[in-house]
Amino acid sequence: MPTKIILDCDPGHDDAIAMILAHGNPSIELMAVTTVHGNQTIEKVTRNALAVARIAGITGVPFAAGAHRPLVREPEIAASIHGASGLDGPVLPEPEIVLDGRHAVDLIINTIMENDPGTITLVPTGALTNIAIAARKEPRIVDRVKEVVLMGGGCHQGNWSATAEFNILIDPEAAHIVFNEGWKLTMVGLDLTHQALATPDVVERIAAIGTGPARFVVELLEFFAERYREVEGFDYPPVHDPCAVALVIDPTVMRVVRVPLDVELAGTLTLGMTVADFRFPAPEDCTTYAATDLDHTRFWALIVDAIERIGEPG
Ligand code: PIR
Ligand code: CA
Repeated sequence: MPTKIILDCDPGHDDAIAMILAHGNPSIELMAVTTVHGNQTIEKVTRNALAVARIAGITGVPFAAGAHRPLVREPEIAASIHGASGLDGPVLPEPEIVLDGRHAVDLIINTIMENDPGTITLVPTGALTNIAIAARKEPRIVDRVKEVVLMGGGCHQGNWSATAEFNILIDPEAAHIVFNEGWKLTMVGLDLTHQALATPDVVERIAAIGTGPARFVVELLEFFAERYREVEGFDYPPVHDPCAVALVIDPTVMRVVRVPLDVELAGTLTLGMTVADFRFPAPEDCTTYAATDLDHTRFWALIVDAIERIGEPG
């Protein structure tokens, strides 16, 4: 039986690849794609999500737009990394599918409540605004989801400040809610995703597939590589968001440790920092986990496999 997931995202180059991995891998059933402000405005990331659906041939899956801004803070976007569209590089087709009429928060709640308890995995790859609002609007979702596997945070580094990662820092109050709900939560943070580098051999293997979706992914990776080189001084870009999907597909593709996690809300230098308490063995009631080590070869094999399976849609 495939694992049912809701992908809550802000495409975003790596979000787009996360969508493609979730769609192309047979052990995942994509139940809904919801969007959230983040890499770009909610209008732009939602349009991007629909364009990716067309490229990858995702049909029969509801898409809904969510929160246009953080709970408390002023909105912030990552145009320096993802460009003016949020998905700069490839030419984007006009979307074919239309949005579900519901707000993303309601689509998330309905999907969880209409499916059997313990069957829906939430995979957030953007700010946690929608997930926090959903948990406040319908608290029964907290016991009902199977688990939360999110891309965000990190144990030892930041990327939007010295100590904080973008998805957490742009809506730290939402992240604080989500990290403290008591559901099983796995943080796939920067210490993990900075191992998921799109090295030249990987890009060549994807290019060799030769299909439209493969060309699209190569163009995404080329733009992402250039920005990561110029802005962050990386040799190769880290492809963050598919790591969370990969963990759902195959728990052995990365090492995960159980450790108490929380989100800093009061710091001046540390606002939005995800704090992992490694002092003691995790207490019995600890439900939070952090991913630490990635099997790079098997991770990229999953991506290549998903693109091959998608083939040439339409
Ligand atoms: C990536 C992101 C934001 C800023 C930078 N510098 C790089 C986006 C990605 O989509 C990913 O979900 C997360 N936020 C990584 O911080
Ligand atoms: Ca993202």
